[in-house]
Amino acid sequence: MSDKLKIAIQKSGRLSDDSKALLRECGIRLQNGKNRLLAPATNFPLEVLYLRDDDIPQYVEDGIADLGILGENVVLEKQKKVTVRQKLGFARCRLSLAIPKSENYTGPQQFQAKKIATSYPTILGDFLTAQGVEAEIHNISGSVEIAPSIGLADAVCDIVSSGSTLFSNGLKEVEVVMKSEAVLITNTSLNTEKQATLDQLLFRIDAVNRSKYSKYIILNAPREAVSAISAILPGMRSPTVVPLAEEGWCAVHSVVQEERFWEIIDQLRQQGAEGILVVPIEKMIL
Ligand code: PRT
Ligand code: ZN
Repeated sequence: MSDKLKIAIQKSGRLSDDSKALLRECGIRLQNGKNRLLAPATNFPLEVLYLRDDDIPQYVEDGIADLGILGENVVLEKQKKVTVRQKLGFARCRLSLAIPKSENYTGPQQFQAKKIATSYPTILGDFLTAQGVEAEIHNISGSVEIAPSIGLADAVCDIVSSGSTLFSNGLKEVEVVMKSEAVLITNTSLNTEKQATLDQLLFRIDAVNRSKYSKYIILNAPREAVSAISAILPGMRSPTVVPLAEEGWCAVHSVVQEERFWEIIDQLRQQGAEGILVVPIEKMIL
């Protein structure tokens, strides 16, 4: 038996490009081949299995694949014995209940004895039970959003991202049942060798993901402002401060979190910072 780690990713669909990009950013190169089900990595003990996302939880539970990348919505719906190891930050969406635009919404009780079309009967059933609502769930596998207009259901429970599909089908989102993003799942009993490879992979994923939310910042500042600026820019340990050729001036280098970026820039300018450069970080290892 091969001790290479096998990872299942979506063959084609909304997750496949980002899943492949993540492996690439982790420095993993794959042997390409059209229409192949299995691609070995050339520089890491890993093999990639290309599957439909719905099949991934079963493959990982059975140990045919050791890991998989898929939406949390599918993980929760399939109820297989797998471990969710890491959120991956892409394919963000929500599973929501929606009703015809013209109807008022008063709360989950409104779904009592109604027909709801969904591809997520388990998640929806659990949600309704928790709300004390009994409804008739119609499990359909595609084009859920057209169910109310053809008289098949009173409401739908479907994946929403921009909301435009609901809108163009005359529906409005009224209740978020769950939020979802892509996650890495693993088999519950990996051998020691596979566990070690998984740890290496998780270390790389962490470095890639951390870098996505951070920027490298370089600025010039008068020497007397450096301590105030260092307090605004804590960096990984502390900022790098280098004297400039011009007397009394320094360059300060640090790392900022993207979400605090504009707020920090304003504070830095108030302290006299100028010539501010902000550059992306490719990998970030703490
Ligand atoms: O063929 P396979 O079974 O592998 O793929 P699939 O068709 O089942 O899945 P795919 O590729 O459509 O989606 C894979 C995963 O992407 C889902 O399980 C979610 O975790 C995630 N994701 C993120 C989405 C969306 N965004 C999304 N917008 N999945 C589906 N949609 C659909 C939704 O069903 C609806 O029809 O897009 C429409 C809504 O989009 P908006 O932007 O109009 O709101
Ligand atoms: Zn699917």
